[in-house]
Amino acid sequence: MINDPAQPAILTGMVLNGAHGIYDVHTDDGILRCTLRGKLKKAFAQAKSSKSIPAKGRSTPPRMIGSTAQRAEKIEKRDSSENPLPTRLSVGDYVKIRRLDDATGLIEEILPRQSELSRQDAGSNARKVIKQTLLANLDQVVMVFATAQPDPHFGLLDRYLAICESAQLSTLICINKADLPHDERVEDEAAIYSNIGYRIIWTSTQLNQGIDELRESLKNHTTLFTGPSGVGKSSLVNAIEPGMAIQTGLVSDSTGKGRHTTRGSQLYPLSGGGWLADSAGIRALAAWDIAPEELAACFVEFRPHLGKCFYSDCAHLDEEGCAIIKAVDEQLIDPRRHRSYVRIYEGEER
Ligand SMILES: Nc1nc2c(ncn2[C@@H]2O[C@H](COP(=O)(O)OP(=O)(O)OP(=O)(O)O)[C@@H](O)[C@H]2O)c(=O)[nH]1
Ligand SMILES: [Mg+2]
Ligand SMILES: [Zn+2]
Repeated sequence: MINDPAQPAILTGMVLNGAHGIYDVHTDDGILRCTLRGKLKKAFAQAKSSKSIPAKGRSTPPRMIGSTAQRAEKIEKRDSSENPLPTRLSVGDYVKIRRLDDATGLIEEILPRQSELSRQDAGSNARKVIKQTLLANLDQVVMVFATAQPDPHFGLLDRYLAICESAQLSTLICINKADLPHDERVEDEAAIYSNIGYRIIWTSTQLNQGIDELRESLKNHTTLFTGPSGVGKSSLVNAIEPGMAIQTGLVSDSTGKGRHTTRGSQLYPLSGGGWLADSAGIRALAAWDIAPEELAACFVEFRPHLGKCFYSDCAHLDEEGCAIIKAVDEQLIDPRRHRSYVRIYEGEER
């Protein structure tokens, strides 16, 4: 099929999954299994893996509707100085590929990344923590927790939320396994988040509860499902779009090698419009893109009190005349949320 005039040799596509240098790329003409062109491989090898793109200064992630080619065109028209080129390929990246035959292609170029969500990955060298992008070009994150098994870890949720606020991604909290008997404190803790404006969807894949509502909220978005291991992310994906995993054909990652590849995420097209990515359970999300002085604004309920502290450079930890601490004392800000803020500020893991 090479040089068939009916099929353009260069196509635009979006990376659905990848491992060991092999990527499944969605194009408007179907999915092609692709490898990276030598020149790109070299460029990636030379680029510093630790180099991160600051979330601040980026434009708000666009909600890109239309065919894959139309969305890629929109990205190409944007000012690329705003969103630098990625230094490695991730799931969700838009690429230009040369079609080799009906089923395969060569990735020639990567388009600037509009947004991303990353996690910390200790990799093989435990001393060097590297950043691993879970999904590129997303505009929404669903944070999945379970009512029980495993018990929800709200400190981790606070960290997730801060990162998403910093990256200007819209966020939704999903509390799954609503069918399981659980501590009533889970409802109380969840109320803290709905009170400050986050939407919470209670789901059960066992009882088919909340699935329609969740599916509706994904329409025309590029969404990442993230959260701890075992909370039911994959089960939710299957409930939302039954049989999807079978349709797309995962690149196997059985050897667990290949740090330059995108492990752990898989992007699926939604029949109602939009894209959904499932990711492997995560323990830590990278918060290093957030400058300390920007962290407070990533706690949405702190915002009305910012700029009112006695010291203009107040870090809101325990300073005299701090408006945030005053708001905590007046029960306008939940003390547990403030403790999470302090922990993240001080760089603690959780
Ligand atoms: N009771 C109950 N169990 C559920 C529900 N959803 C999922 N499970 C179970 O929870 C376990 C973990 O589900 P997964 O979907 O594999 O969880 P995951 O979040 O994808 O986990 P990782 O891939 O490790 O990150 C499985 O045994 C599911 O059957 C639910 O709504 N209720
Ligand atoms: Mg899973
Ligand atoms: Zn303060």
